[in-house]
Amino acid sequence: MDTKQSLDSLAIFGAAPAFTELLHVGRPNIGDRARFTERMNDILDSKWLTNGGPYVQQFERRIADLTQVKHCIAMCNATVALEILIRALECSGEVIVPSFTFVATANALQWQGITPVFCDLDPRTHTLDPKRVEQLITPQTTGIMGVHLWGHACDVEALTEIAGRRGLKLIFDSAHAFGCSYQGRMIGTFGDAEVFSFHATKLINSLEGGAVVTNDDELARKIRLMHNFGFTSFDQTSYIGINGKMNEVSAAMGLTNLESLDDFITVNRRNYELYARELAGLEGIALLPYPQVSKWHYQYVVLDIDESKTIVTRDELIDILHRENVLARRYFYPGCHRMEPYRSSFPDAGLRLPETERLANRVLCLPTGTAVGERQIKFISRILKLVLQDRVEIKRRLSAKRRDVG
Ligand code: T4K
Repeated sequence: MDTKQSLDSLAIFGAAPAFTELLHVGRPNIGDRARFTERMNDILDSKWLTNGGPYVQQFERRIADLTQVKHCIAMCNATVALEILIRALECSGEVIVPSFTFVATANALQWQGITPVFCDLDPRTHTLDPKRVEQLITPQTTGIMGVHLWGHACDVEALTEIAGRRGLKLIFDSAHAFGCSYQGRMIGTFGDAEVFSFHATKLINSLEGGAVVTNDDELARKIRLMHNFGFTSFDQTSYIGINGKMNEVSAAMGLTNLESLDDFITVNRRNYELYARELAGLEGIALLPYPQVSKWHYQYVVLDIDESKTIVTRDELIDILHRENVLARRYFYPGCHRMEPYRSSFPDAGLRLPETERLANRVLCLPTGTAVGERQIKFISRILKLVLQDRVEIKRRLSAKRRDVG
């Protein structure tokens, strides 16, 4: 690893990259390998591989206990879990969602012929702004789908009040929020139901995986049937269903990783606090604060880049970091409304999404998790400090470089 003391030591100006291996955002947290192998062998010995086997049942109980919710139905991924939940709640017409989210949130609706109506955000939490939600309700609206982005809870009280008063279903895409709480209650207990993701990149992964969690007995029963083709017995179905089941290997991975949940959060917190110390005082770079009143997993290191102060743009910063083999990400650029099919269907959506548009151009996510340590964080921070220290000169050199290429 180069020490990166001067501008000439930056890879973007021809020096060797800081890291020989790529540093990713979203490297999986992996628990006790021996425990996982033991479970794998048990699965192979038992020859029970899927369809609600013992590991899936254990995983569901564990998630329900940790979330303090009555029902958990484990699924093959969160996207399918959202789709099944939306169908089970009989949503139709329009559902109000944020645009500043992973595209799966909107796709889960659109895939079923429901129009996602994109709503703007509260810039402090990056979640739905309830006042704007209310303005978007039409006679076609059947639901609201909030996203607890980065594990920051939506304004749950306001959304619950609106949904109740207007007779709408309330769903939370909690793909980022397993292990987080809001006002003393675990995320997973709000609205009609919530959906977690256990994808490889999440705090807890089951390789691929997701789950619907709810306190509603009837809804849980319906979802459980629907995620297994609708079967009520060997040869009868009561609903149209699909295959949304989690398999035993995924559940074994999920259970193994849950045993290290506290360790993962401890590492994340240590990383987050180190970034906070290292980046403190850097003009134009602000670390998204963690929610003070809640339990949080510190899973995301999200920077807000104010280009009027950094001079070097967010995208130039990304480019500089990528050249150093730090694969910083601009989640969730450009916003769903600027991706197909939404861009063509709602070409003017950006006009009513000023906060979304602003954030999509400011956010930069840095690597964290168990694959990242003190040395890497100090180094990434040093690169950012070096860039900001000489921002005007860097800008000049980047512009000159572009002119040369052009
Ligand atoms: N709602 C929200 C708000 C979500 O964020 C997501 C998923 C969903 C719903 C849907 O959940 P699932 O159906 O996936 O359960 C990644 C994930 O694929 C996606 O699950 C996640 N959100 C999203 C935020 O991030 P990409 O397209 O950025 O993935 P990719 O392949 O670029 O991976 C990210 C980084 O992680 C890479 O730089 C490499 C690293 N990585 C990835 C994988 C899969 C690894 O080191 N190992 C791995 O196995 O979407």
